[in-house]
Amino acid sequence: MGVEVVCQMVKSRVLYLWAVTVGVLVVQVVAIRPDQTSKNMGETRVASFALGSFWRGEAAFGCLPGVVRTRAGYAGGLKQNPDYHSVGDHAEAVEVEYNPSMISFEQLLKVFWANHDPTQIFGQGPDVGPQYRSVVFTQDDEEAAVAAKSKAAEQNKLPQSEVVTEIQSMGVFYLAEAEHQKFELRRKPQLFQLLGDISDEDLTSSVLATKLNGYAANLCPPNMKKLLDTKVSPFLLTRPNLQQILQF
Ligand code: MHO
Repeated sequence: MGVEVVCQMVKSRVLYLWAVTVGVLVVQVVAIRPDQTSKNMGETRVASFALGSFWRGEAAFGCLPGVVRTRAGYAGGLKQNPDYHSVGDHAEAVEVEYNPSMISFEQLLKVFWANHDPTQIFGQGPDVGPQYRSVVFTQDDEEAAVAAKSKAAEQNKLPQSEVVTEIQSMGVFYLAEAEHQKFELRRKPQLFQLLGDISDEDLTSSVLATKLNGYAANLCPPNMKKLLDTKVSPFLLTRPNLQQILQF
């Protein structure tokens, strides 16, 4: 075997190894989704609430510090596999995944009361029907007691009318259709496109989209709004339309 042939073999072997290494690296980088960091956010808990349209419900909780992600869905009924046009006896609901060391169930309840009218029977504003009813879904007796106490405090604040919110133990949460997930963000296309080319599945579980969804609806607490304003403003400078669309 000539020296040249050996050299050629060594070269192609090196090239092959190089290609494999680069390939593996690329696969690893592509596989790292921005939201994987959320898996390091410590142990999380889930709470679900029904407070009228789940579009707004998701946005009301999404921007809170300690909330990891929100998802829109149907809960509280018996119908199997409900959907938007056939919701059956379910209510539109939001599932809130949160870090209990940063935000408590009690604090989430405060946000729940502040973001709808719990005295309205089977509806919220223009949205009429049992799918818009007010419900706190609880995981255990402890949460049920916290919810009952919180409801009593809310009733005290509203002596003229009855707080009709139901407190129900948590059953199946049926995920709503993709087009209903992060809806407030979807309707702000210039803000939405900051997420790049994201699949429906990734959008539904995205921590960043959860925050931006609350931001798009202008439902962030002041500190969080300030922080997001700072992060988003470089894009506002380069995309003046965004400023108009968000109406800052
Ligand atoms: N009033 C809302 C209801 C939406 S909802 C997700 C509308 O624009 O139709 O039920």
